[in-house]
Amino acid sequence: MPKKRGQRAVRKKKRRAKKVRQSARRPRKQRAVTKNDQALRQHVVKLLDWRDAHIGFDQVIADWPAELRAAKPAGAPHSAWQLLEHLRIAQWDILDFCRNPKYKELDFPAGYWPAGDAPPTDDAWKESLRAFRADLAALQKLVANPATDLFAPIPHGQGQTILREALLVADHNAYHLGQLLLLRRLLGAWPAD
Ligand code: NI
Repeated sequence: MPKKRGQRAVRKKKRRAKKVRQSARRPRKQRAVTKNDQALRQHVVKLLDWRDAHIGFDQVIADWPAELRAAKPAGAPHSAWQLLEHLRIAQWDILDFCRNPKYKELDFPAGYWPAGDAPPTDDAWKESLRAFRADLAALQKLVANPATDLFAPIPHGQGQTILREALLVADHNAYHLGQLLLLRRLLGAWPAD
C-alpha cells in the first residue's frame, strides 16, 4: 500500500502543480481578451466617425450653401436634404433597433426618405444635422461601453449583433457621404474647387 499511496501523492502533487500553472496563465489570457475587446471597441468607435479613409461628415455638410439644399443637378437622384435626412433616419432606425425592445420597423423604402427635395424650414435642416450627430455619438457610446456585448444577438432581432449594426451604420454613412461630396462638387459648391 505505501507504493499506491506514494503514487497518489505524486498524482496529487502533479495536479496541484497544473492548477498553479493554470491560475498563473488565466489572468494573462484574461488581460489579452480585455485588451482585444478594448481595441475592437476603439476601432469601431473610430470607424463610425472616420476621417482617415475619407473626408468627414461635418466637412462635407456643415456649411452646405442654404440655396443648394434642394438642388439636383442632371443625373443626380437625390438632393442634399434627401441624403441628409436619409442618413439621419437610417442611423436613427439602427440605433433604435439596437436599444429598444419595442422597436418597430419603418416602411421600406418610403420610411427612410423625406417627403420632398427641400427642407420644410431652415430649422428642419439644422435639426436634422443636430440629430444625426447626437445619434452617432449615442451609437459610439453604446459600442464603447464595456457592458455592451458586441457579439450577443440582439434579443428582439433575428441574430443581428450590436457589432454588425455598428458596422452597418459606418458602411451606410460612408456610402452616402461620398454621394454628398460628389453632389456638392457637381453643384460647384465645393470650396476646394
Ligand atoms: Ni441608403
